Amino acid sequence: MTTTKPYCHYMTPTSPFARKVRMVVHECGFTDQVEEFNTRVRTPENEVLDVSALGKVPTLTGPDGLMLVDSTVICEYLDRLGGAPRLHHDIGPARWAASRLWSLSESLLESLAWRARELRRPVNERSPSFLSYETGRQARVYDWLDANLPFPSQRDVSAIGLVIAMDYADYRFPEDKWRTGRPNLQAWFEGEAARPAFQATLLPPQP
Ligand SMILES: N[C@@H](CCC(=O)N[C@@H](CS)C(=O)NCC(=O)O)C(=O)O
Repeated sequence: MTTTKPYCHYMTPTSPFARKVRMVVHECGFTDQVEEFNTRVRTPENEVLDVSALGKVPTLTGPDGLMLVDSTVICEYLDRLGGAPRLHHDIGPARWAASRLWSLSESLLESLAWRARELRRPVNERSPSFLSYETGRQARVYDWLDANLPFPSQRDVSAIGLVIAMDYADYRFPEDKWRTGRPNLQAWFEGEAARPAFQATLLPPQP
């Protein structure tokens, strides 16, 4: 992959994990530094395999042979590119609060992705108990968030992770109606979803 920009972000437009990286790039004002490259995944033609044995998105390449995988690592790397980070705290209570929210939304995203993947299997190969357990986990997390979200919302990377996870829930499972009975989570989401970085990285319409 040749690019005129110093960094290359291997991504897919529907990946919520890659979207975290895209939002950080926008929030930090680095769109002139990071080229977005739409790759294939889970096929032998996967272009990420040219740079990473893992073959997953997001993957970031850059100067001096830099190659990073995983949204958590890539987001912090990019946030520290300009010197003082804007979206990561120093070690202390605010950092751990942000880490808790970030990890929670990461696991929520994984649960949503597993559920979506299970539903792509033929009907007779799906596990109803698996689907029901993940759906229940997601509802528990929404309830916890509605009761515990910080107001006003923290301006750090954890807000990016969570707003993306909630939007992904809408994208894959609108029938869950996560807003119903959760006014705090809904209000929090609307504030975050209005930010330009969110609007600049919207997921494509469903095929
Ligand atoms: N924990 C990883 C998850 C990345 C991930 O699961 N990416 C998916 C796309 S949403 C992927 O690349 N799947 C292709 C594959 O499994 O080979 C992160 O935060 O970056």
